[in-house]
Amino acid sequence: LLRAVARRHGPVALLHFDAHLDTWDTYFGAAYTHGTPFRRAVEEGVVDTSALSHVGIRGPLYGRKDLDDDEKMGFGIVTSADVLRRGVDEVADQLRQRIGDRPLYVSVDIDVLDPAHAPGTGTPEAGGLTSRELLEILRGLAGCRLVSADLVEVAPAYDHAEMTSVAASHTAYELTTLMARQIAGESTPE
Ligand SMILES: [Mn+2]
Repeated sequence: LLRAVARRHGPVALLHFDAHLDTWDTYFGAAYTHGTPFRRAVEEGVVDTSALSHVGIRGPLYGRKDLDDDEKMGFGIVTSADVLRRGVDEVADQLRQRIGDRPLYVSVDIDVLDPAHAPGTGTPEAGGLTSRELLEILRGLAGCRLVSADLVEVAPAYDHAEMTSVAASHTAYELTTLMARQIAGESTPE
């Protein structure tokens, strides 16, 4: 998806909601895994390194260099605790300023949410965002040039009472709504 949008729009701003950095070099010895996509994206030049942000980070680190490497790639980090302390309006304002009028790609790993809101995922981490916080930050991005998005890591086999499915489907709905506002406004999304 990132390769496709970069072909059309050039390098895109990236807003990545996740408990984990996903900028590792290799994961269990493999270069292309669910823990490495954004390092590959930086290497391939498909993202704009002046506007890369993670939101919701709190996961365990894989190695000593994880945070240094991530910063060198250009990422800014809004931790899960930052969202609690600063609040969704301030966080959304800061993200909008960083994104500016660049074409924007949003990636949501459902484990950005606390397992109380999204238990059905492969690598749950305690201390995450509420679904209310995630939805409100996304609504706060209205006006951004969202050109494409993904929502990953929903594992229905681990879900209970469709909690994760409800959180994921409503998140996808908000992302779609941001794109619909684009169509009503100016540019065409993917
Ligand atoms: Mn994750």
